[in-house]
Parts: sequence; structure tokens; C-alpha cells
Amino acid sequence: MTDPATTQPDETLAPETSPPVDQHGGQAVLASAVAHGVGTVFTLSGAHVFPVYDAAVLADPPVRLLDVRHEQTAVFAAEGYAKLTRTPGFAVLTAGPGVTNGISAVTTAWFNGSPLLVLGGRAPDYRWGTGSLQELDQPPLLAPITKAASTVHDVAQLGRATDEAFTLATTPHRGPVFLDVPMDALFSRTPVPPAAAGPRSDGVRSLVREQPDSDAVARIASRIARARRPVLVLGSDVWTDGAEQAAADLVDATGLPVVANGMARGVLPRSHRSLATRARGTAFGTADLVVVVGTPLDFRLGYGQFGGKDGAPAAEVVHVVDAPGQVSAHATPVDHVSGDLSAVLRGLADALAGGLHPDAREWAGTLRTAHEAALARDTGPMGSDAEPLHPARIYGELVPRLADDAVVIGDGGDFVSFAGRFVEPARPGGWMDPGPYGCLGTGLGYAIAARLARPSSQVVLLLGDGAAGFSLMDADTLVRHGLPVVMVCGNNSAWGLEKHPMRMLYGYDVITDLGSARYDKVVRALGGAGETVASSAGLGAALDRAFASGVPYLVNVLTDPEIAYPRTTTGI
Ligand SMILES: Cc1ncc(C[n+]2csc(CCOP(=O)(O)OP(=O)(O)O)c2C)c(N)n1
Ligand SMILES: [Mg+2]
Repeated sequence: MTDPATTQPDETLAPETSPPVDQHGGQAVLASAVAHGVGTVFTLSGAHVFPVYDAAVLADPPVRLLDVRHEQTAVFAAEGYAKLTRTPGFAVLTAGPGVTNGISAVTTAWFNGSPLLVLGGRAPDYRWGTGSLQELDQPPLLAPITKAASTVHDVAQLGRATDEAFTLATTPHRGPVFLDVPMDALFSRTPVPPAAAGPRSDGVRSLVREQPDSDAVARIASRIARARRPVLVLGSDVWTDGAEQAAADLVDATGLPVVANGMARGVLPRSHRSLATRARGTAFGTADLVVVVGTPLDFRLGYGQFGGKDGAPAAEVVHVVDAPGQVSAHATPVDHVSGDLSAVLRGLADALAGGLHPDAREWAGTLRTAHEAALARDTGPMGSDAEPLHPARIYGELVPRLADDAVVIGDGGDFVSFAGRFVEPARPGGWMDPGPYGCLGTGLGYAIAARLARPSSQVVLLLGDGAAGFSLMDADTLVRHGLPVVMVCGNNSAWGLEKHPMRMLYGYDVITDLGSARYDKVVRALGGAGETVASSAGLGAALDRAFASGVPYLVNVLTDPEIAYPRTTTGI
């Protein structure tokens, strides 16, 4: 089937040689994107969106086109880039299947509150309703999973619409925005003032922040001061909202025990005396007050129900969020505040200058002891010499090889749950998981993003063998774009996180076995490198070779399929 651009008049596709006095739609879109800090367009070729590519080539300086092998990877990469850089991501998807292939990744960005503009191609208006190639009204599909989804029919409106879309995406609570543009509009030209058509400025639009209600901050501070067993939960928006320093300062000033989640892992360095993440069972089960900052009260936090363990009464919950719409509607927190998270955390630190309740110090010590005891218990499985390999042994070898600025990405089931337990990032923004949507396949997109966002850091992608099947073809993208990444595949020849629960429920399992495929050979065939490791003896040296290689390198580690992650919750 031919792409419809081949039916366009020649002059619309002709490359430009001199600075335009007017712009085509792609240039209008790109100028707005650049004004919002975009430096990379994540995409996969399609004629409906050619003008954006032309604009990227013509831009001064040119904008990077990062082309992938599946639109899902383009959107995951744009989202991952937004997560790491805290600037908006930009994905451009061709009409119809390009857009629908991106939908799981857009949904992931929606659940994660990641700022993103997804620009879709669209069949031309002049043929609408007559059945042209890939004609689909896309915004209704995208509306439930974006902050806004609409069609821009007029090229003269495109620059402004793109600007507004980026502003909306980056305004707390952040999230994806979708625009599609009929092909005839995107290929047409519109006059622009000379300044707007000239070389781009580096001016990134600044964000207007909503100030929190100071009375609410004062009320919450006095609740914390009265609590005997308080816990502070730091969630991803602490990082996304740029509040990591304010959070660390609050903790240093008060000694509040902290459980860190998602992108906020690393806000406190792993040796910090207030970090109690590994004692979360005791912390959440016996706290009298849980202050949750920058994350929803979803399954990851027991739906906001705390206390009740060992006869403890239910804990009070306070919800601190970046925008009013984020306040939990189901968990009935005793108090809440919304707005600039740094301002909230600084306000709390000021108001808590008198310190915590005297009992809270002992409580923090109890949690820290429990946290350290859990870390000490890890040394057993992490040092295991069992054959077949215990998956924890991979982390026993990997963790000492990680630099403080490493970015570690998890895409998989049990293998990644083990990583969440054993890998404690040294800095915020060093850990990427798929978030609450739990979509397998984020891996290669996030790895592409991490390599671009952190050119000199180690980037380690942890892949379940099942997860690898969703995106490993994009190792080709790593190769073509010269993006070295260390991939470690925990290969238990199974959908492990399905196999063991199914056995538990039914006494048997079906369709959970996979072959022991040579995922390293897949990467080698695509132009990267890799090897298979079957015993603990060879593991460390293989990881060293991967880090030293300077190319996309997959270490395929054969692990014991009978070992399930010891799970206390199913998330349902
Ligand atoms: C897109 C998608 N499909 C299916 C699932 C359901 N699922 C969750 S974990 C899992 C198994 C993952 O297997 P693997 O990546 O090999 O990791 P393992 O649990 O074996 O360590 C599956 C199929 C999902 N979360 N996302
Ligand atoms: Mg597996």
C-alpha cells in the first residue's frame, strides 16, 4: 500500500533552500516545541507527518530525529525523556496505526503524570469521509488518557495550539496531551513574523506554580508535630515537581522517617539515617500518621489504608499533591494541601522548627533498625551460588558495579520486583519503572531516553525475558543511533509473575512457559553485542565486559524458573 503523500503536489514536498518567509505546518509545530525545550523528536516514519521531519532538518540548529522500530517505543522514549529531564517529551506518530500503536505508552504517561505532547498525523480534511488511507478520528480514542485531545484543522492555528498543548502538558498535575493535524493542514504554509521564523532561541517557557494554602500547611505541620509514629512517603511528583531538595531538607531538619517510591527513590541517599523504605510493612502497619507527598493513594500504598498491624489503630493520612484534582477521593485523608511541592515542604520544615514529638525519635530508630535488618538479610540471596542461578545473585554482582549517577530501568515481572528490593538508587532520577499502569515493554524506550538524557552515565536496562519480547527489536535503534546501554535479561524461560500466581490459584499453570531464547544473539544480530551466562562464576566478568563494551550489550542470564518473588500484595 502506498502512503498518501505520494499524491501530494510536488511543491509541498520539495526541500527548502533559503530561510522561509512563511512556514509550513511542521515548522509551526516545531518552533513551538523548541520554545518549550524540546531537542528530540521521537518518531517512526510516516508520510502524514513528513513536514515535522522537514522542519527538524531545516531548524537552526537542526532538531534531533530519533526514529524507532515501533511507535510504542517512540512514546515510551518521549515519556522516559520527560521523566528524566523534567522537560516535556515530544512524540510524532503517523496517522491511524502509528497513533493506535502508541496508545499503551500514552496511557502509561497518563498514569505517571509525565508531560508529553503526542502529535498525530491524520487523513486530509479535503478527503474526510471518503475512505482515504488510515482515516480515523483519533481524539476520541485519546481523550480518556490525555489532559486534552483535539484536531487542529487550520495551519494558521498550529503554532498557538502546539504552544498551548505544551503549556497544558507541563502544568501540574502534568500529563500527556494529544493533537492531530490533517495532512492537508500540516503540509500547507502560513505567513509568520520574521522573528518567529529565524534561528531558535534557547528560552524555555517557565512554569506558573500554584502556591499552597498556608493555613493547610500550618495545620499539617501541627499534626506532624503531635504524631508519635509519623511516616513521610515521597512519591514520583517530588522529583517531577523539582522538590527533591526541599524534601531532603525537611527530613534533615526533622528526622522524619521516609519511605520513597518511584522517581523519588534516591531523594535520600541509600545510607541516610531516615530512610526506612525496607521497613515499609512496619512503618505503614503501625504508624499513627502517614503524610503522602506527590503520589496517588493507589494499590502501591494499600489504597491509603494504614495502621491496623499487630493491633495498632488505623493511621491518619494526609495527602500532599501538586494540583487540586490529585487529592484522593476514595481514601478520605484527614487533611490535604495542593500546589508547589517545594513550597509545601519548605513550609512544613519552617513550621516544624520546634521538632517532632519526643516519641517520634525512638520510632524513627525502630524503623531504621528494621530497615537495616532487611538489608542484612539480602546478603544471603544476593551472594547465592545456587545453580540454576537465583535472580538475586544478579543484583549481588550488579549493585557494586553501579556508579552513583547510574540510571537503572526495570521492565519485567518478578525479575524487576527483585530489582526494586535490591537496587537502592544513590540519587533521585536514577530509577525508572513503568509506574502504576504496569505496562510491559517500556524497556527499550526508557533506555533510549536515559542514554540521551544522561550521555555520560551508566544506563542499565533490566529485562525479564517475557518483557524483552515487547521491545527488544529496538536494540536496532540503539545500534543505529550509537546509544550504548547495558541490558541484563533475567531469563527464567517464563512469564514468572504469572506462572507462580496461577499455580497458587489453580494448582497448575498454562501458557506461562517461554523458550530459553538467546536474547543476546538477537542483540548481536542487530549489530550490538552480548553473551549468555548460566552460572554465578561468570556473571561479574560478563557485566564488566558489558560496561566496557561501549555498545548496546545484552547479558542473557539463565535463572531458576522455580524462584518466585515473595509477594505480599497482588496490586488488585
Ligand atoms: C503489556 C502487558 N502484558 C501483560 C502483562 C501481565 N504481566 C505482568 S508481569 C508478566 C510476566 C513478565 O514476565 P518476565 O518479563 O519474563 O518477568 P518474570 O516475572 O519472569 O521475572 C506479565 C505477562 C503486563 N503487565 N503488561
Ligand atoms: Mg521471565
